[in-house]
Amino acid sequence: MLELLGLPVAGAAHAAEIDRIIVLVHWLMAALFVGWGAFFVYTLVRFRAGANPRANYHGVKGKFSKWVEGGVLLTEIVLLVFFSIPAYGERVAAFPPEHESTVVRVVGEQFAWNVHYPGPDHKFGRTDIKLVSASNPLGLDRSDADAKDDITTINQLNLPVNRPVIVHLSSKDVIHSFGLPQMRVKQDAIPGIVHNVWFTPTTTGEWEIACSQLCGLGHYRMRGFYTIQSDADFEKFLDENKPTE
Ligand SMILES: [Cu+2]
Repeated sequence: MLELLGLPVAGAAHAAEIDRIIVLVHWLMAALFVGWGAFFVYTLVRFRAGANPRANYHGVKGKFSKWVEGGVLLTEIVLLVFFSIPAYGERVAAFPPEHESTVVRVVGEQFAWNVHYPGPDHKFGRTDIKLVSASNPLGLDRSDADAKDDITTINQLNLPVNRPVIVHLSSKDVIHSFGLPQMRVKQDAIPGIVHNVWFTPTTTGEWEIACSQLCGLGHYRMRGFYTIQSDADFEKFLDENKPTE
């Protein structure tokens, strides 16, 4: 079924859980599609004008349709209560501790993804909207002590494998959406709000960050990349990108 749906690589620890829900919802939709389709064809034949010269104004008398509707409702409640809500709860309420995670800020703008790592001190430096410029899209204040070792990149997010990731997500201008299909992550990036997203990558690879919200004329080219790599490669990346004074 998974292959049939054409889902991308399942590269995060919670991916199987999300995929299970996607598959179950598709089974329900398939059953509804076949059921409604068969019923539609049945009514076309059964109630054709030729066999029914006079209209009948009384409608359905049997209880069958009520039972079917009840069954669909019950299935949807089961999907919601036993699958969706627990999965959602874990994503929003079961955050791993920051000191055990890779913490990174991602700020969307028309039309790029700005990435901000706190550096070896694990503290994000101060940012100020007044300092935003073409060469400093995050408005990072390099004179701040916490900012000295901070690392910033544009459209390239590197993360180590098998370690929880916490992304502090926001936007500078309009609503974007941070989509990492292989991590089964999608979250709106909203100006003025910081949303935290977490996931644990389990597969190394290189994929695209897709802006999943139509965010302006350049939406089509708002394309970043993300790389899930080994600890050693990630350390190398940080080292190569550390700020030069
Ligand atoms: Cu966008």
